[in-house]
Amino acid sequence: MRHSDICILTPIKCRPSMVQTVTFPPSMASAKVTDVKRDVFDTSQGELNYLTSDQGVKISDTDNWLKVSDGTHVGPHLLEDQLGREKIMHFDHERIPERVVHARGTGAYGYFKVYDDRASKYTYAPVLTDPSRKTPVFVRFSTVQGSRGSADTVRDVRGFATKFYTQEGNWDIVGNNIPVFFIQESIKFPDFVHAVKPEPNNEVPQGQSAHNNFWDFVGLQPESAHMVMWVMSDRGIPRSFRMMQGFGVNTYTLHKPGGEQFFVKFHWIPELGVHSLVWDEALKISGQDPDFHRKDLYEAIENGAFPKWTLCIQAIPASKEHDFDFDILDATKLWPEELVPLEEIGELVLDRAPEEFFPEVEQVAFCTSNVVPGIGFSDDPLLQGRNFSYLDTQLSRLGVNWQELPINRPICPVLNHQRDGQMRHRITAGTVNYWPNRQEIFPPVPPKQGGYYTYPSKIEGIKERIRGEKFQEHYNQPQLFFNSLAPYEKKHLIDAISFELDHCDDPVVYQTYTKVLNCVDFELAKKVASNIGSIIPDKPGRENRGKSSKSLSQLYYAPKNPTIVERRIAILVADGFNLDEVHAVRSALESADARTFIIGPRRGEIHPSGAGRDAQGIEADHHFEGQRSTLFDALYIPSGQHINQLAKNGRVVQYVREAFGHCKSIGASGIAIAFLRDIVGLPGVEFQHEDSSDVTTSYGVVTTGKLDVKSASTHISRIEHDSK
Ligand code: HDE
Repeated sequence: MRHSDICILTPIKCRPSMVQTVTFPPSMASAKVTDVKRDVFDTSQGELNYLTSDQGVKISDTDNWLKVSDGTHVGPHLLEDQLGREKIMHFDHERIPERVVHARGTGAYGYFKVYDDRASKYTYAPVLTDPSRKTPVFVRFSTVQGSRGSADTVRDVRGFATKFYTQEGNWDIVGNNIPVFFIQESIKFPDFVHAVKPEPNNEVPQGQSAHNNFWDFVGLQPESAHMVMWVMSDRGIPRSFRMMQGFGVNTYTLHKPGGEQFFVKFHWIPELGVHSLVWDEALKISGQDPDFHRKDLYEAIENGAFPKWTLCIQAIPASKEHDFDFDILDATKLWPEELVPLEEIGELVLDRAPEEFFPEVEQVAFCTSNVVPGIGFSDDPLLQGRNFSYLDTQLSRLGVNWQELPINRPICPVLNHQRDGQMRHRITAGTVNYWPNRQEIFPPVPPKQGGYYTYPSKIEGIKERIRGEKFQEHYNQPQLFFNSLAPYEKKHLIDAISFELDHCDDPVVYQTYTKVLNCVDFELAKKVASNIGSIIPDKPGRENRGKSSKSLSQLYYAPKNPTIVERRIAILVADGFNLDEVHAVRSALESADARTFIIGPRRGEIHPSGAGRDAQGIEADHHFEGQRSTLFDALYIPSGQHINQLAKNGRVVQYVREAFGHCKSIGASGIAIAFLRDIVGLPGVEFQHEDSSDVTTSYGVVTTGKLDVKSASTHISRIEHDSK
């Protein structure tokens, strides 16, 4: 419900009745493997409703340590108290190392289903080709830079990691909400992460890249220019996880035995369209509600507005690998859709929140090396390194038996000769734990019977530390991206880079980065340089070739069927508001499945106009200080004598001005129009006359003199339509 081009109306029409929940009981279906507790996700605890120790002994007192007392004097603790020691010892060891990157995250369960078998021309993986399958998934969204306790709405890349529990084993797409990456080579990753993370001397800053070391690194590393443009664009501050695209980023392969191999990129397109916060709003939400994104995800799921994405692939036959002016294995480049169109394959739906954060979201472990038959790797040098790194990190984070944790277990049988190690849970009966063995226990499976098939490829060459020739070009695609943005998107990007470089106090850093920007676009470099006090370039560092690609702007993903489902709308009231209008607007909004919140001078009952103190009023969900305008998508102010009070309240005036500045839709009727016009003073806005029942929309401000049930719903559907 924002005006202008930053529409945040969303197209979801996904009611609970349309979506079945997939039950998800990873079990170890094998006669030879004994799993101590099969239904690992059974959290009902049976009929138990009492406290026990970890050994199952019922506890009579969990509040007092065992002590010696003579009735008047209470002596010191006894070491003997096995229950006290167990409780404290467990607590002492509650923390595990947080992820070295992507530490802050949120996850949810759901399912994936392909539309039909159209991908069978590329692969024989049933998860991508069998429409009768409903594959359970777990998705974890994350930020990259900040630690576990950092805020959700910081400017950063968002992780979008999906684990598919297929019948052939687990397949992970460990992706981001941006299609390219900062570096081409995995060996640079520790340098990149050290540069972006808080600086080593003082551990500053948290949850942002606005500091010398990050900009120093990317200034000396022009291959990062493309990704920097994306992160500084509105993509770096999504409105919701539900409104982000996802990208596998790396180039994978699909194949069928005997068929041609295809290079592929995976894309997730959100049904709701791609929407962002504005920067001022993101900054404020970081303080006002640091859990904004995780709450948004869980509330939407709880309300049955299940987030949905379409899985698309781009495929290039292996024979055409070298037909492009960029290297298709270079993760700092995307494949423009004009050259390689997207094919819609299937649908991902998230319909269940985790029940306990730690064993589900914190312990989930993704690995790019988790693939199933029919899906393979490419020689993308970033992917090659990732395949090593993720397994390695899970070993140090969760231990060698990380794959036995409930959230990481495949739903198909796991049978092999791996054994022992810390925290081994599985008990495998039998006398042999090696292959070959005389009993032929757990033999390998030939590809024809489902064994993993590695597509044969010829490799020859000279062993050396080298990158491909086309990897040397770094500026075409950042320029393509910049040229493809709408004017307001370009402005946001310039403002964001100016903000970040303003936080760098070393002139070497911001002057070097000005030169990088000048190789992307002359005007961009001049504007940023002038904002941050850098040396303003007098000629372009490189010609702008004027190429653009329509799918790079967020506008391209405007929802097909706009809707206000799950949008948060604040209705501002004080004593003396017009009750009929509030009922009318509320019921119109709620019948469109939006969420309304009454915001008043206090939490509790607010009395309508013309009513005595005892008359039935309306309960305010929050007071003006409790929930600021930043936490809502739109505001409505009804008419009534309450306007006198609202007009005297600086917080309310600021509330409305701020919402307008953040491009949100604002509705008002009757005397509230005068409040907007004369007190709040929204610049440039045209208002409807207070006596007219016509509706005027100007800069997203919707006003009408008289509002009733009928006009309220016409009004809402008009806003939905206009916001396309
Ligand atoms: Fe990661 N990355 N990464 N990364 N990454 C990790 O693995 C790494 C890269 C991404 O929700 C770590 O389990 C290397 C690209 C996501 O649990 C670690 C390189 C992309 C997540 C690691 C990259 C990603 C991670 C830290 C360069 C987008 C969170 C904890 C070669 C396609 C997954 C962990 C979750 C996490 C290494 C580059 C996405 C250290 C070495 C490119 C979404 O293993």
